[in-house]
Amino acid sequence: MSLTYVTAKEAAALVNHNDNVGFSGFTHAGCPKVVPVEIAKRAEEEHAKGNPFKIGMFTGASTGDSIDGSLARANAVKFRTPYQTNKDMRNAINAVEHDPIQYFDMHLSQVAQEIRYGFLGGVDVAVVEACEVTESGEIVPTSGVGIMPTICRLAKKVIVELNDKVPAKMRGVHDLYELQDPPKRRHINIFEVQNRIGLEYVKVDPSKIYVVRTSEENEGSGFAPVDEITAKIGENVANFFVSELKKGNIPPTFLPIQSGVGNIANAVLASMAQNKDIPRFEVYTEVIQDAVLDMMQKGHISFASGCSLTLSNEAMDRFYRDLDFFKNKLVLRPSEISNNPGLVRRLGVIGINTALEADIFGNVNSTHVMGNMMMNGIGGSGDFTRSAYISIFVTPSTAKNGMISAIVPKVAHEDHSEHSVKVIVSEYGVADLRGKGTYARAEEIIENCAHPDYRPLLRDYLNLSKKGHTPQNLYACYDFHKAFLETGSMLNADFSKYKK
Ligand code: 0RQ
Repeated sequence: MSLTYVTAKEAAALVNHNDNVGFSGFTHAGCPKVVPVEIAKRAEEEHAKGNPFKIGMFTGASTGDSIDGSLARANAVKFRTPYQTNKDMRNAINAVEHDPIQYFDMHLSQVAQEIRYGFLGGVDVAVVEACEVTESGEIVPTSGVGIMPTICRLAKKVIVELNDKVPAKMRGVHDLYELQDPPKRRHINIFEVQNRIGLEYVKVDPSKIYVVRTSEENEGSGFAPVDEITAKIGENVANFFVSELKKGNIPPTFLPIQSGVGNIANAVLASMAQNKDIPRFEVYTEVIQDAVLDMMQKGHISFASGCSLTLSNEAMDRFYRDLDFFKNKLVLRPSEISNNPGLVRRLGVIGINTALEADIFGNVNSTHVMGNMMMNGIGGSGDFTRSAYISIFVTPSTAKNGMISAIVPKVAHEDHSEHSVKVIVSEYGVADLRGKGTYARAEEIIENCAHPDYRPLLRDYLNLSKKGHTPQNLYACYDFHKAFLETGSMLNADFSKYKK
């Protein structure tokens, strides 16, 4: 049977009010770009007629502006999970006084299985990007996978954006495999980063496929150049690795690295490339950013497994040009495999993620500014942190021109607890929390990671109540945050009033 070809507008008409829609991709990579914009237009048209129109959204991680931006601006979203980074989506999620989006911030590895378990409602429509689709129903993803195998299998209708800007030669880059669900789950046959266990494509019944031809560029913006602070954080991480290698805590062949998304993560990898004492290593991660590509070409990274190629447009072009070179050195997997905590522990992955703030005992907040405003979400940080061989959090010591300390007495929201966080790194140094009790952890974090301007205040807090296993003072623990909210600077915190 032949496939059904439709326009983007016709495809959007297949989506109804209250439908749950799953989107392919992970970050902007591999996301559909045309149909979501048409769904947003449809929502606006229905709203103008006085009709309700909102959808539930499942994604792999954050998406491009065509999905999150368009749908948020059209007030077309009923609920959304997981991670997002779009300004308009973030504002809509935080705008409780209006009609807020139900946003639930899940560990990325769990999204596909929770959809399968039925916890989140069914999938009515999948909208996915592909570089190839065959008459028999084989769909080959583009630069990001996310939850694509699950949503394609479960959806009643699968809308495929066939993007001719992505070479069909991408076929072979992916390894697509869906986990079985309990009580029948079996072991996952990945014992080395480069092992393959699945198919090059997702296969669905062709009668439910609607193909929209597109010609869309990658939505990737560039990375900020490495600045003094991110370079120093990167250097501190690299030096920490060298000392761990010398102590024999990391095997001489090194271990696979996961590094989160964004400028700091990119800078950390760049610093590892510059350090001659770090051997060639592998990457088992979620997002493969520009630095990984550079390091593969220069021979610093031997193999990369990820869920997406989150590349700038320049790096994406370079990838397509050298596809034959990269094909043997790289694999893209669904998020339930790229972020699988069991595999992270099995492979001994070293996880590097970013904190908004950490407290002096090692609890980390990666998501909520001042405890209430959602920034992005935890993304895959929890998938990796809890199971990592060594879990590292990186952060500049201050934010907002020094008015906010990233090291605080108590985090205003907790994503990663002291039980999972092993190492914290700022531009000032490395706090190694392994094997240390609460007082020693606090000293390590204050003296090695806090900005020198904040160290006396943090010492004052620590000295307030030397009581019990954790010297927490519930009357004073949020005085850094209160000082910022009331005066615009955490430097105005004053613990003298609590001293008897
Ligand atoms: O805001 O740009 O308005 O000045 O937060 O901070 O330093 O540019 O760093 O872009 O890497 O973002 C944690 C949000 C950091 C991100 C977070 C303000 C700061 C700035 C951004 P401005 P930076 P980044 C990967 C795995 C989730 C956890 C993770 C993130 C803006 O890395 O979402 O790693 N991580 N997941 O000024 C108020 C503070 C602040 C603060 C920074 N304490 N209070 N504002 N900022 N610290 C994701 C995936 O799985 C795909």
